[in-house]
Amino acid sequence: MSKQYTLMDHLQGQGITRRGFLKFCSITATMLALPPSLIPQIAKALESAKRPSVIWLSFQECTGCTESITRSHAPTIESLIFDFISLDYHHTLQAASGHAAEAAREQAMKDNEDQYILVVDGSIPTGNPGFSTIAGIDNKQMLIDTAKHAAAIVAVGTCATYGGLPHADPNPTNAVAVSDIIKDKPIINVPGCPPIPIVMTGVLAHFLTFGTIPDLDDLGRPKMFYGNSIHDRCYRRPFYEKGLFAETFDDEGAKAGWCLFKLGCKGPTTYNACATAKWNEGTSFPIEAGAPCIGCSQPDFWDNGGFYNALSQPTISIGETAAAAIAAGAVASVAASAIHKSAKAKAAKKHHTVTTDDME
Ligand code: FSX
Repeated sequence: MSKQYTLMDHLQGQGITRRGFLKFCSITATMLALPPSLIPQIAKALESAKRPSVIWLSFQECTGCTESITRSHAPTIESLIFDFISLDYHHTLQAASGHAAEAAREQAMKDNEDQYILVVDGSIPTGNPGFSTIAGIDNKQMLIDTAKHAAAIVAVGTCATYGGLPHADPNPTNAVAVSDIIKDKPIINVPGCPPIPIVMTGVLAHFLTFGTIPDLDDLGRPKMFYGNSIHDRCYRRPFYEKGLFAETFDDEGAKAGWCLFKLGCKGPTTYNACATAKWNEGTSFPIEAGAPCIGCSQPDFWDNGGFYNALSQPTISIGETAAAAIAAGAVASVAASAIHKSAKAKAAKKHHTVTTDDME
């Protein structure tokens, strides 16, 4: 039986102060789009929350999702909370192996029937049961068996939510998402390749706080994290509106931090919290590092053209103003290109200029 101690007991044991805990509650309230007046309620619910049983199954994936949740140079409250909920079964992280590991999964299912949370990362091959097995059990069967008495399922990563990389053309294993197989359980999709750690912990914090799953969009994603596009919250958006676009990765526009739309940024059609939550404990996110968003939290992003190919324009997700700005931007960028032609010519003598064509 799982040890029944509270989240606050656990955090205090890890040296987390009450101030630090309340800070996490405050961040969680913000992430869940809840008013500050609910912070005491969140704190009360979380600090007295009992340790829930979590079973984590990994199927066809690269382990990036687990790396995302566990890789931090210092333990964060998010990682401690994830540690707190603990994992009765996790292929990568558990100490047990072989029959002992499978016995732990079966015991956790029995002890916490209809109460445990099932987390799944990776897609499920359906072309042949032998394509991927664990302890002699094929992935599809293990998912069906383990989902049967789960309270809810969290599909973590784009592989589990939409098929991801294994599902990419030509999809040799006939990989499918969790929701393609399980139809009778609440499923929370947390896409991203990998997902942002605080988004994963935020979903679990919501479940611990309210005992319910959060509001989901039509792709099964929690609206509080996936309700806005990257473009909606991007700090480079003003450049987009003004029609100022980087044309190459080392031109003057790129150096000045202009919009990366023409370098293939999928921010306008991608829904995720990267631009607000950011990565590495809020340090940065790809666009801030000068790399276009590749749209990794959207279905079939691997097959939606090259990462460095610009979206066709205008897209349905871009408003009229922005669409007009793209048209204006096309003109403006020609002008900008001319203005910087001389500078680029000088730069070209010193550097190899990387263009979108180089990336094909
Ligand atoms: Fe997929 Fe996750 Fe990408 Fe990798 O588990 S979402 S390939 S980061 O590892 O499933």
